[in-house]
Amino acid sequence: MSVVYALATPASKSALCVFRVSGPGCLDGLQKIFSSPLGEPRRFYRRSVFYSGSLVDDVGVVFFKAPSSYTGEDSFEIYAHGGFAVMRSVVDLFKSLGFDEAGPGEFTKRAFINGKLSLNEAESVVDTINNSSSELVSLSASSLGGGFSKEVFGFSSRLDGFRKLIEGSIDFSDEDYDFINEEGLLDGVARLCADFGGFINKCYSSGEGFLKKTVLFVGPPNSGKSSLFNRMLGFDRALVSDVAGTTRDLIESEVFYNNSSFSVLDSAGIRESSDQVEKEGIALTVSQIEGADVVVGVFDSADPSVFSSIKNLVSEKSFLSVLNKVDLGIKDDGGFFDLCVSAKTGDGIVDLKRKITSLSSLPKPVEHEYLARSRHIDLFNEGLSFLEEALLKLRSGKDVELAAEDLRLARASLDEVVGIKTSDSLLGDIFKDFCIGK
Ligand SMILES: Nc1nc2c(ncn2[C@@H]2O[C@H](COP(=O)(O)OP(=O)(O)OP(=O)(O)O)[C@@H](O)[C@H]2O)c(=O)[nH]1
Ligand SMILES: [Mg+2]
Repeated sequence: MSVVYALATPASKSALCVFRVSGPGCLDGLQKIFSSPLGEPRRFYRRSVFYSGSLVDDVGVVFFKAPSSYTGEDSFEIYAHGGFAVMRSVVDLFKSLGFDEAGPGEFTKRAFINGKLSLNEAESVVDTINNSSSELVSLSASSLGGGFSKEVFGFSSRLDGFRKLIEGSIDFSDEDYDFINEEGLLDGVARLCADFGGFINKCYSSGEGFLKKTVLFVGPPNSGKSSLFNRMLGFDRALVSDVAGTTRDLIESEVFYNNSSFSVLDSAGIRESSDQVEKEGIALTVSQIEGADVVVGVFDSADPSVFSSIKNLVSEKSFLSVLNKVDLGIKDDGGFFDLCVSAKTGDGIVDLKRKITSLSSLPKPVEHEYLARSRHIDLFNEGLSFLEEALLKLRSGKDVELAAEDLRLARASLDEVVGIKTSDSLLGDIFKDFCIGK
């Protein structure tokens, strides 16, 4: 394994930036990076970083010795000031030491390869970062916390117990011993099916819900879409001007409100135009309507023809119609707006956020314990069908070999969830602790 480095925080100006480095031999580099040696692992030290004879920054550093680290390898982290020049120098320094830039998810991949995380736990790391609501974060944290894997390993081990008995009954079929009935196998497998079904019900399938909901602002030019977009964000992201047709491109940003987040898109005002660039911007807006989860129509007049020209584009969508600029005394004469707001004064913005949240929020994952990917749920359901098949065959008293094969396949489905790729680690020791004397 090579030594890899990565900037763990966003590549933008901020108070701090954090670099991670991992791989055998990376700790040798510490002597070359720092002015004086570090003492114990897992302690935070303050040191100066030099590169090409010049001081780069005063940083915090902590190092870990294998296997007691996130990746299971020797590794260290540097906490520097979050300026671009500092980031650049640290990257150059790492390159000069022969460190490679890490690929996406490389640290977690290494943690999985080195047995620090199961595959589903590695997936939960990504989910914890990507989740768009507090409920989902809490569920993926319990999956990451090990409870989920523990339950899966528990089912695997119960399954192995039954497999041993069945394999024994096949191998010693000439003996005068009825493994299936004497060992309570049927009841055991039936209980396993019921418990496993209960476990599947405790898993919340993120499925499509993982994708952040998108909220698209559309409307006639100059109605205040960009101003409203900036208000939602709390800072000036989109250009605002009194010239109609200011916004040409789609501008996207994330809004976090009331425990959930969604992507908000500002777009070009829709009107007849002979300007080629503006026409393309408008076409882009219209093409986004289909894919948006909520479309917010922003208007600055109660003109029915303007209103219906936009509304007609949206058809089946979750549509919120908003009358902006109420600070100028504009009124909803026709009574066809869902909300009246002012991007300038902030009036009605909380209501707008609340309405958008209720239209764009994911179904609440109540009464679930774990967040599972659809990959996991599919494998669990596949495993459960194999278990149920095995039970039917065992009950019929025939096809015991086929029941054994079903149990093997059920076990393989569980192995795939946690990332055990070895064909069948169980086979080697299947009779190892088998007591024939019973
Ligand atoms: N008084 C008042 N003026 C507003 C309000 N919202 C926007 N404006 C003004 O309206 C003008 C147009 O605002 P923008 O946010 O650029 O409008 P837009 O819909 O994004 O315009 P295009 O990108 O050209 O389609 C600017 O001069 C804003 O300052 C508001 O609530 N009250
Ligand atoms: Mg605009």
